[in-house]
Amino acid sequence: MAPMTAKASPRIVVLTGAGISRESGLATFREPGGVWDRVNLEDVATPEAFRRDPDFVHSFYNARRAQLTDGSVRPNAAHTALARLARERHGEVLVITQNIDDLHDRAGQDPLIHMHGELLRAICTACRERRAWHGELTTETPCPACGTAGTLRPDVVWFGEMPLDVERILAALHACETFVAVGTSAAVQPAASFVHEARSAGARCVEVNLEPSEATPAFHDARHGPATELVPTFVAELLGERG
Ligand code: BV8
Repeated sequence: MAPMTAKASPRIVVLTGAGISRESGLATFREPGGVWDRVNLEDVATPEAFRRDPDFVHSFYNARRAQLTDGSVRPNAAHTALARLARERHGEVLVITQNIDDLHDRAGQDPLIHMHGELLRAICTACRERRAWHGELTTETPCPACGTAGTLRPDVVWFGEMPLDVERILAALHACETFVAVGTSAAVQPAASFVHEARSAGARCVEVNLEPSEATPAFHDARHGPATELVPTFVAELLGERG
């Protein structure tokens, strides 16, 4: 029996963005008709916006939460392929998502880091208790833990706020053999710099995206097309099921 060793670093690190959920019916952010075409991020995705007009920010996230929980949105073949990869290469794969939807979770992705938080969770700004939250939030909603009304907010990382698990992410990027970015425009920091962290540490970097992104030149290999076609194919390659 081999001696138990500290949990090895993942050999394959995957960063996903809104593009992986596009074929499940969720809008991306920066494409024509995307989320930031319909509302200014400064009005809904910053702490200042929430202080200025909490009702408007709640309505923005309540609408996205309702879409995620009304049964119309399900994980797609790209989500299920990544979950299979992590199962079959147990302990060797880490998925980091910028997305706040729960499609990776529903596909069974484990381990999974939601670096920008989760739409289906709420946090109380008074007692800091966080919990699953599938319904509406308003400025009147009382915190179930401390009873204070109006202190609950979506448990997501807004612009200007610290992303989650950054230390753990950087450690994984510096130790992995393969870094894959799926469905991200590389427009948001620090996620957009992850390819440079991985590449400088010697990882092979692969971009899987509908079209070239701002970061494409930093990748050794770039595959452009829909995630539901390219990700299952790439996973089969990684599992040695195809050349
Ligand atoms: C931070 C949660 C310090 C909310 C999000 C001034 C003040 C303060 C900070 C800054 C500043 N100026 C710049 C910054 C940094 C800022 C930033 O990057 N701003 C940008 C706009 C310039 N970043 C931050 O504030 C971050 N915090 O910096 O703290 C720090 C720094 C380092 C270390 C520690 C701390 C916090 C950023 C998090 C903001 N929250 N979301 C919500 O969702 O409502 S970001 C938001 O953008 C989403 O999370 C989204 O996922 C993310 C990135 O976008 P993408 O996922 O890439 O989506 P996008 O639409 O852009 O692209 C989709 C891609 O998919 C496209 O390329 C498309 O071609 C492709 N695609 C489409 N269809 C398909 C497809 N691909 C495959 N198949 C398909 N079918």
